Amino acid sequence: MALISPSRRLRRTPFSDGVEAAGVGGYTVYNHMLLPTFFESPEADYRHLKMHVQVWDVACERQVELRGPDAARLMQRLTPRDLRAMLPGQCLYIPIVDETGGMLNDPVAVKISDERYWISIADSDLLLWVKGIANAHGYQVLVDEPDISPLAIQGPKSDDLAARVFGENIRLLRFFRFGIFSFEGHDVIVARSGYSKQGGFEIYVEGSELGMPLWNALFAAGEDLNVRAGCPNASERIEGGLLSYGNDMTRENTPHECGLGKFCDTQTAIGCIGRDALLRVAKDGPIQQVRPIRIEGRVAPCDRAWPIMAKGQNIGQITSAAWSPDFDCTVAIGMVRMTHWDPGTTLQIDTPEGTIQGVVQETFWI
Ligand code: THG
Repeated sequence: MALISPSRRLRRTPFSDGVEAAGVGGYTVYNHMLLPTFFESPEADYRHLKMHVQVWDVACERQVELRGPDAARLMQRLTPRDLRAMLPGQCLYIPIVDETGGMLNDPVAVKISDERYWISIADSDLLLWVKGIANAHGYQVLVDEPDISPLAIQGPKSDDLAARVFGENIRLLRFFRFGIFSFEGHDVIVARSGYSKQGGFEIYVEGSELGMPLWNALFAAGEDLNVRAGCPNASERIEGGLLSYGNDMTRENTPHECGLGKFCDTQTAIGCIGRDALLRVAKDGPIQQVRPIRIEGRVAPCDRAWPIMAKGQNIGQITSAAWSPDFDCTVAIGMVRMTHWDPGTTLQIDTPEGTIQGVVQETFWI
């Protein structure tokens, strides 16, 4: 593919100067913003992520901020997950669906206070939907995209690196909780979360000016930990079953099809958009669902859905695939009809380079 031409619409991030100096090898576009895809090589990055610690420019995980007396009411309208017990300092993975139960986004919700939430979005223009709902109901809430850019620390040495920059107390932070820590006299929100299964943190950097000072401080502090610039790694996230909105799910899918039924409390999430539709699908159960699929050998990059065929019939599609060095196979995610979703089922997959076979797995790889 030819290079993507830069323009104002394709937003840089507060960390882009650091990413370029670190020798970024490729980019994708996410929420109209640059997101690195690899540095040294996808495989070298993968090995390094699993052994050391990386700093990721995930500024493209934009925040939709809800501020005002109706913030909580609006949040509960937006998601079928029951938010009544959510406390300030907590993060929650929440499906967001339309009136038909179709997935609009799968963000992380961050509760700052009773009247202030961030929705840390995946790749869809959720701000427009949230503004529309807020205005249609006349809610007393301001909905905006503030200048807040997440910077992730990921990998097994994340605690050591974070402790050097934010202090030893950061080790006590629990999964999907955040705390306020100090960096060069600024209060910053740091959560134990991130788009990998290797552990780590996400720093919600408020104010672009703070971006490069923090980036540089993390690299200076982590020299002997072999810290490197990194980014979400396709192989690692597929192994771990982390879904990618726009790839593994779209508005065509319900949360139940995506395996996100466990994050829906549709009975008690009273007033949420899509409730009636989800009550129906929860009762009958989905007829297709996300599955881990193992493919022997290497395949071309999955740049479109690959049809899964059986006896001339389309029974699903592969939505993500990447070579896994640790499992010595291609790991893939597919949406598979119930007739073919049982573990051990062999699938025929139509790729642009010919038909290949895959086998439905019992679980993701980690
Ligand atoms: N962090 C933040 N914002 C994000 C992402 C993130 N926005 C975009 C994208 N990632 C949203 N999608 C996901 C998908 C999975 C997870 C987080 C965001 C995730 N899942 C864990 C899992 O499946 O193991 C934990 C889920 C749970 O148990 O609550 O972390 O990464 N800020």
